Amino acid sequence: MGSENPRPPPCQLQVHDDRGPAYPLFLLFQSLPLHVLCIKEDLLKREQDQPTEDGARLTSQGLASEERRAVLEAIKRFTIETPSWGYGDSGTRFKVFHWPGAARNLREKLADAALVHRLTGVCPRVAIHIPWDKEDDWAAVKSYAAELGVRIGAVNPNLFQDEEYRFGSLCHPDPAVRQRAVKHVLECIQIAREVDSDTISLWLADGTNYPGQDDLRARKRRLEETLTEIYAALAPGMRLLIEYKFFEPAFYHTDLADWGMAYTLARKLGPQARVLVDTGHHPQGTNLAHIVAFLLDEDMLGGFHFNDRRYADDDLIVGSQHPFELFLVFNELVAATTSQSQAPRIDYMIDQSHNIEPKIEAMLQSVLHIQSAYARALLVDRRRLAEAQAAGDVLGAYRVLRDAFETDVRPLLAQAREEMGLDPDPIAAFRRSGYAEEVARSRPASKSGASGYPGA
Ligand code: PSV
Ligand code: MN
Repeated sequence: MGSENPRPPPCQLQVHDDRGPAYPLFLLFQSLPLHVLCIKEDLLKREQDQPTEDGARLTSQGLASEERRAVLEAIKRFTIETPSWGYGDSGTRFKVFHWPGAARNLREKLADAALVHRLTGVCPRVAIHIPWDKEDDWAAVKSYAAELGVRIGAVNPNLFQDEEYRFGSLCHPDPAVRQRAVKHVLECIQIAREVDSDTISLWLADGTNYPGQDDLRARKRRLEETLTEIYAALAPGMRLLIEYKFFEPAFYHTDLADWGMAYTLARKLGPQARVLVDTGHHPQGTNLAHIVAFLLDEDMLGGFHFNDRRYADDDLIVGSQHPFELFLVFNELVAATTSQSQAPRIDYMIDQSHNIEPKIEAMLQSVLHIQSAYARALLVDRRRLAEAQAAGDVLGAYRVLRDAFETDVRPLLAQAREEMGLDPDPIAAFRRSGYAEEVARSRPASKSGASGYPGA
């Protein structure tokens, strides 16, 4: 590639597709001009020129077809992993409402996820949670998923629902409990091998509720020890994504409370470990885009759990509460990956629990919101932004971002879907399909439940 075109490729955002692991997007665009992904808002057709407040002119003539093509191709190749647990009944500690037709087991969750993939064309992987999704025959699960047109993505160990975990799992004071937790993660690594997944996504509920309950530094050292044992068991090429969360279920302290702790441990473990940012796992007011930018620059960002929040870890539809924040996160992703010579692998996953809303439609809505945020980030005029930054033009720079954020990208996304042979409106297509009514008839409510939530 590089010999004919010595310039850095215009976009290094890594994407996944059905053909397997990370696929560098820049290979697609190596022959396009460097400014290709520095797309202005005038890429999208406008009826007439409009003056902006800072005197720049938006023009319908500005869209070179190759620029529009590059954005369309980027949108088509940007894939999102959906979580098995988002298709089953789940709820709060107050009540789990049953949704008619909600998936009751892994096969039904995979079927629903496969429908989301058929409708959007960009969700070929499904994350699983063990033991919620435990099966005896993983080879059969793998081929069933393949028949449906999807495959298993990240394997998530569950280190929070055993009686033994009252005082923690990997940090527990009792070495026997720590060993039990390690054994469970090793079992997940084995499952990942059997289903051809290369990702273990690890979140700990470990923490304490009262000052003095345990020795905080001792817990940290226990965690380092158990994680080292887990890391050593990873297959070559497998990744360990370390997810943090500032509170809940523990209320005084959480052993992996923030990105700095996850970063420190991932660094100590080695290159197969990376940080996973769940967008619902921060205190109010935290600047997510800043965290993402920092981790990207350190090449320590491994993936996302997307969802949205208003108060705590609310697990609401991605972008439903703070769409500008979601856009700013994607702006950092596009900016960083455009300027780096080596594309980082980042897994874009949804982690939602739908309490009162229909599961499949909520998942579709999240996928659409993620695509919108990504498309808008691709439209940021990075040249104008850099100029405004260099000139100390605070509001000019802000308006460059606002311009992209306020662009209506629906026509662009609809075109991308049509080119993929899909309905331009996946939610309308889902509503027309009769799938929801069919599963409501064919899947009677299960008493035992399909998710890890009590009463589900
Ligand atoms: C914890 O709140 C979390 O975000 C972790 O990713 C869990 O595995 C997931 O939610 C499922 O409840
Ligand atoms: Mn999560």
